[in-house]
Amino acid sequence: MSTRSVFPELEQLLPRVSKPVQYVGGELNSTTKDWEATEVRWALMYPDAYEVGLPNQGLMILYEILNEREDVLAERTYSVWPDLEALMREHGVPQFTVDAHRPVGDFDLLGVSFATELGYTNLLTALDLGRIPLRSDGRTEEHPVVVGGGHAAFNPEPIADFLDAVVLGDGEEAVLEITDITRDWKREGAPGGRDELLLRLAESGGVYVPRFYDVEYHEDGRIRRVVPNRDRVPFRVFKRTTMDLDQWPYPKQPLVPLAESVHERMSVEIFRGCTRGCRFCQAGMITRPVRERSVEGIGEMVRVGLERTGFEEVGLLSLSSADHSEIAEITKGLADRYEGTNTGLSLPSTRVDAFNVDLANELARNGRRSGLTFAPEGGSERIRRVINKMVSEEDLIRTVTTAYANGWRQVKLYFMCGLPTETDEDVLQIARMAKEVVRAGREASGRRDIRCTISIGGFVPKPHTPFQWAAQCAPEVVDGRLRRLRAEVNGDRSLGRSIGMRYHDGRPSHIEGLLSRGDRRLGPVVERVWRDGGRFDGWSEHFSYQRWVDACATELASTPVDLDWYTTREREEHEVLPWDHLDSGLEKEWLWADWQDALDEREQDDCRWTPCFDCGVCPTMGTDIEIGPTGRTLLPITPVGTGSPVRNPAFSPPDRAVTTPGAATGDRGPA
Ligand code: B12
Ligand code: SF4
Repeated sequence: MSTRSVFPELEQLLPRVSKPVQYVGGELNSTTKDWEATEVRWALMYPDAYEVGLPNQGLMILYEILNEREDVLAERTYSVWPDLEALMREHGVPQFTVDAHRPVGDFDLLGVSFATELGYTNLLTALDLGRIPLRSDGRTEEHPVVVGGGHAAFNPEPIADFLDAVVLGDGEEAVLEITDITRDWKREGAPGGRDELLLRLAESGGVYVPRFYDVEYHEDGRIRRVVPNRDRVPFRVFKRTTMDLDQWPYPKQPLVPLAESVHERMSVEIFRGCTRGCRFCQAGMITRPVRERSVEGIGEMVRVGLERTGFEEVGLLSLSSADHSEIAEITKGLADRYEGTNTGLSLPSTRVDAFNVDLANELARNGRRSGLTFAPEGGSERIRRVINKMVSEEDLIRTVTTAYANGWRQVKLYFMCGLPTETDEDVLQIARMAKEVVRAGREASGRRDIRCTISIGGFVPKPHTPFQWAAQCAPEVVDGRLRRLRAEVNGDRSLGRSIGMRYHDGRPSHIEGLLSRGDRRLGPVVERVWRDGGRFDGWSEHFSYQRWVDACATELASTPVDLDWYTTREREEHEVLPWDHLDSGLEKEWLWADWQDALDEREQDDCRWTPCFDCGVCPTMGTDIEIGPTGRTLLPITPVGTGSPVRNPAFSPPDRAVTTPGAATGDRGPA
């Protein structure tokens, strides 16, 4: 099947919408290929606006890996804003890719990356605009296979009706395997139709195909069991883990956004996984084990990326960047290399210790000192033991004192509200801590113009974490605690005026909680919300709590379950959870033991520096922790502009049939 660009029709609409540049494509390092010359075609979607979706590393990596193959074409698509959606409906323009403006419905596969559950309604908009039946069982060979991925895909059950397939975990190798299976099936003349293709994907063991599993329920609404309904389909589906990150130095040529975006810098992922064991953190749990990128690999990715993008800032990305075993070498090496240039370096700081301030100082050698960010997450020592965030108040005060003494003027502290076992007192301790920080800061700096901002998010219990059994705190309780906290902060005028407080009300978190631990009975709820106008639920100006409450009331009326059943209900040890057949490697017994330890306020060490505590991941997944120190140095040793850097063969220009519109000519128009 051939396809054509819808740009001529789209172009007519662009003068009538906000930020039209986000729809034109042709970014530096983007790719367009000849449709006919390729065998397998992927549309890759981030279900949010261009400004959030474009900088997404996950999708950028998959886009590049797929396009490096000559027989594969991959293009990107993002959610269109409601103003363009209305015009597209009026004028019959389908959901399109930004690269060559091809209709998304013409591709073989539509890969969608879910970082947050609040993107689910945007998936439905794209499917509907793309003229792809919303439900998987309504699709034929004419329609793309809709594949979900990203962290939220570790419990895809609430959107199981709308997805054909799901990948848990890292996508680098998975997308290539899916591509091969699809190519072979197409070459053979598509035997057995769509059903056979999905079966082949499911059989591979690393792709979850929801329709091949039946869910049975108890009368009280709990799940009795989830069983495959086909012989060739495995009982459990395993997550994917890319082990040697140096073999996958992507993105080698990061995309440069055309319009303003949330991340105006280049990011280099310095390691994946985290074993600190914060009990609320799904990302830390599902990405185990820790796999570090080598010092040389990082140095080379920074050099090549800067060369190919022209960015002036590099962020060293991971779940806790200061934990890289050779972070001192990395930061010093980069700071030396880029000293005297316009290149700024940043490290999203989360660890609360003075070492982190040293690193920040090192990185700030070249530029201005913005703010420093730390995440104690809980206000009292007690609650920090419950969540396994081993930070003492002493550590925090020592760290911020060092920061203020070193010239930093602004410190940001992240907290959560609504944590298991939390009391009002735990939350009020946040105010006391912030005041101590300001007091210590004024003393250390000798100035009064320093600031401390506290940013507070509502806690949402997540699948595959020790808190997966916990009752979520009701939004009214969270809101009440936050009101009392604000009063406590403002109670002391002299210190309070140096403290900024940022928080959201508890209602979006309540819906995120519904979707995070939900099951297939929520499919109709998601669809109802979408039909009632739900779009961009992650954006406060578009989110409607009432729409979700009403949809739950209508669509769950004939079931024994409701919104509170999914959210504020504590689960029992042996309850079958909707994601139990999806294997993140973590043993359920270990997660339960860790949950009990949380209730007993017992902490758990990090297995990077202590013996393995048998969470189950490494033996189940056949993986291992990969960390240094290796004692190597960052290459090239020569500062920028003084010599030829050592090249890593992994970065040699790819052999591909690719054009990069706009790169050389400055032409930003569509391909
Ligand atoms: C940078 C970042 C941001 C940036 C940029 C977001 C962006 N556009 O990418 C900003 C600041 C905007 C942001 C915002 C948010 N973020 Co954020 N963010 C991150 C961070 C630090 C890095 C993400 C990243 O690039 N990872 C590296 C890439 C390579 O990994 P990846 O995206 O998971 O992709 C891999 C796989 O998942 C898979 N994959 C991904 N998609 C697909 C699709 C298919 C089809 C397949 C097959 C595979 C696949 O393949 C990829 C390669 O292996 C992570 C923490 C972390 N280190 O992961 C948090 C993180 C992803 N964010 C998180 C959250 C909660 C948010 C917000 C919801 C916060 C908020 N309340 O507003 C918003 C959501 C934004 C949105 N609407 O989408 C959480 C997600 C929670 C979870 N479920 O685990 C994380 C894990 C942080 C945390 N510890 O809690 N974020
Ligand atoms: S199996 Fe052991 S070494 Fe591997 S992540 Fe779990 S605790 Fe750490």
